[in-house]
Amino acid sequence: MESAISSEAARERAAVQSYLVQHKVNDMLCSMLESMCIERPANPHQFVVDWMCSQYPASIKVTTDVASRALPVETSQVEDDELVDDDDFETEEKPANGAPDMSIQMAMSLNRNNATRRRSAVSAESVDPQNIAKLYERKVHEKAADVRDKLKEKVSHNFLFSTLDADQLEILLDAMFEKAFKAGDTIIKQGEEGDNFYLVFNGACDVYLNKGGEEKLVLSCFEGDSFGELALLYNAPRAATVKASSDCTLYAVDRITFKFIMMDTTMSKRQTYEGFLEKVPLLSSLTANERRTVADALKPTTFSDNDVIIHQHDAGDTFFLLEKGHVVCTSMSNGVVQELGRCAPGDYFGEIALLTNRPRAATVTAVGEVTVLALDRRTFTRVLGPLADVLKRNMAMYNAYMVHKI
Ligand code: 1OR
Ligand code: 1OR
Repeated sequence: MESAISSEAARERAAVQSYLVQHKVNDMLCSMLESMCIERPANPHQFVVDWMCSQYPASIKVTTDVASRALPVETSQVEDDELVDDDDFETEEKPANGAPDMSIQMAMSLNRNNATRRRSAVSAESVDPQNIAKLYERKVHEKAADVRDKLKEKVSHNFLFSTLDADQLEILLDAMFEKAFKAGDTIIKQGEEGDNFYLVFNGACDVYLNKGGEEKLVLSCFEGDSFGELALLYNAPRAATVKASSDCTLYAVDRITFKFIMMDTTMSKRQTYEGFLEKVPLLSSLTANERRTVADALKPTTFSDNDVIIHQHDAGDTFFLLEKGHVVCTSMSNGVVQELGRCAPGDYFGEIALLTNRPRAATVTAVGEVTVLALDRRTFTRVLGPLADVLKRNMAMYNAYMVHKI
């Protein structure tokens, strides 16, 4: 009798285990707790509902309406930055359950300036150092020395990894594993859960955004470029679909290793720059998550009094946000130097050459000690590309004839 009960209990335990594994329940709960620990929401019940709706929009039966009627969020608990105009959602595609799709929100928010906003579908960034460190195990995928050298070169030019130290770089290179795709293959599907981060070793890939059921090409990635970081860094569904546009070889990094490597860099960069970026007028139309993406990509550089940061007529590949100090913009015409204006912290410069592919229109010189946060051309296009219209509009203020030339 006793053994019949215990074998029944064992079967039940096994069934529960199998259910937990099959539905990845442990992963889901860990991820949710991780997000909650970071955000520490005033209303944890509402947080759970929001989190579930944002992470599993396709499989959740409760609508956000029902959820919000049951557990209203107090306006005072919601940061302005996380609020989205309800009307915006009406005009965009929604999954059947009414939960806004994260990628659609991301795309919408890029063209929004004055909208009031509701809590973002991405409830938190995903990097919780303690959790990730516990889950992390070092992975080594052997590779030929010449492949490793090439990977090292590509990684060191990649904006995400610009501040890795030697140890972190070794961990990353060890963990990278090859994945080959044929032209037309889907590598990442929008809305799905993120597994790997990818670096293009050779070949090319296209990034598509699904809006209103239509797939729109938003970016092409070539050798040395990378993709697939957003879902991993922000615990969000994949924000876009990525397909191989030619036969290609990618090097992938699993989610836990990627987060383990990035957590120091991203956490400290975000802490350092989040407050500053919130006050940069240019970035005011971005959501908090989009600003975090900008923060991840910034390269701080310091200059001393009178150092020339930009030389007029040079080719330009860098955009600058001025973090500390002042700079003066001058132009030389017929041998005469003319002061055009000065920039203070929060201002930006160096955008004209990037937007127009023309030589630098002015010389920019440090006045006293200066810290700038630089974005190279590719990163600028990647993280600020959607702001191109705002930047071009602002250029109109420089002078009328320049606008006609754009
Ligand atoms: P992921 O993990 O979400 C899809 O998986 C990847 O596509 C994403 O990470 C990025 O690495 C990459 N919007 C969303 N994802 C993009 C975009 C993008 N560009 C590249 N990815 N854009 C915004 C469009 C409104 C394009 C910006 C130029
Ligand atoms: P860039 O990439 O050409 C020089 O590099 C930067 O100086 C330029 O981007 C702007 O960010 C910045 N005309 C052109 N560039 C200016 C001007 C300017 N002011 C600042 N920059 N002005 C018009 C002169 C006819 C001054 C407008 C107030």
